Amino acid sequence: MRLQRWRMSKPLLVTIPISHYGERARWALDLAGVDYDERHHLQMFSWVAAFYHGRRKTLPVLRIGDRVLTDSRDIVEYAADERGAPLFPASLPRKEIEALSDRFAGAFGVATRLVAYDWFFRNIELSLPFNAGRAPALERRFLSLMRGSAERVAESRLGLNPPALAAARQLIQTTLDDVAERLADGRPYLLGDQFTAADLTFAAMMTPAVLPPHHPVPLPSPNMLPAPDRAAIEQTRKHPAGAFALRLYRERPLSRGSHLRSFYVRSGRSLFR
Ligand SMILES: N[C@@H](CCC(=O)N[C@@H](CS)C(=O)NCC(=O)O)C(=O)O
Repeated sequence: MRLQRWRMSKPLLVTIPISHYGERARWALDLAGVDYDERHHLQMFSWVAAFYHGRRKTLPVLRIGDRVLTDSRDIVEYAADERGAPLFPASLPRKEIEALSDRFAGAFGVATRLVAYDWFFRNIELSLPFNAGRAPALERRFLSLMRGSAERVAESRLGLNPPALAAARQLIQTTLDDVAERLADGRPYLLGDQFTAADLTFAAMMTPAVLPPHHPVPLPSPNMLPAPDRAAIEQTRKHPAGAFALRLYRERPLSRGSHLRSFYVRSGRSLFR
């Protein structure tokens, strides 16, 4: 009976609230008009959730009945191929869209995340409330109390150190310049007149670098950050590729996910609230 109820339920997207890989998946589902539930878990608790739902260490994970998709790339494909999101227009070579998307979601996405975690930890009091999304109170309290240890774990897991940061900044600059060059002929999207998975993936991976006001999980506004970090975000926002990412966010459909607090929720009431 319980199994039956699970099978009939809506797709469930499990994310770290501020994760740009989670946002890539969320945006694809929103574009497809999928009616889904979303569950937020915070860093480290995400390992438990990822293992519980997907036998993996990372989120996002999408559960559709008995099926489990454990990478944002697979969720984009599901939204496009099975739910009708127009992300691979027939008039454009799919292989090219996929290659560009993989490039953005690969080293570039890792680089934008690394640079953001650098200011995130330097401004932890500001960051933590934004980081929380709709995650369970237990997780929020734990991360807040254990912020010092959490920072050390995250820094070692992410490889957050000065040489890695310098390399990440360099890769971001090169990629932004490449994107700007593509758009220089006045085309509205990366491959021409049509929005594709490559545009979606680029914009999602740019999230930590431009802090879009239209992001479904509220992010800090640049003017809340100390001057050097604020200047860096403002500069990226003004770059043609940064302005492009912000425009795509303005065109993004509203998020449709209904939020579930956690697996600790029973009959609509959390055990920890
Ligand atoms: N290739 C994966 C990458 C997902 C990923 O790196 N997720 C991060 C959140 S941004 C995560 O769960 N990290 C937890 C960890 O590695 O400790 C995808 O596209 O879904």
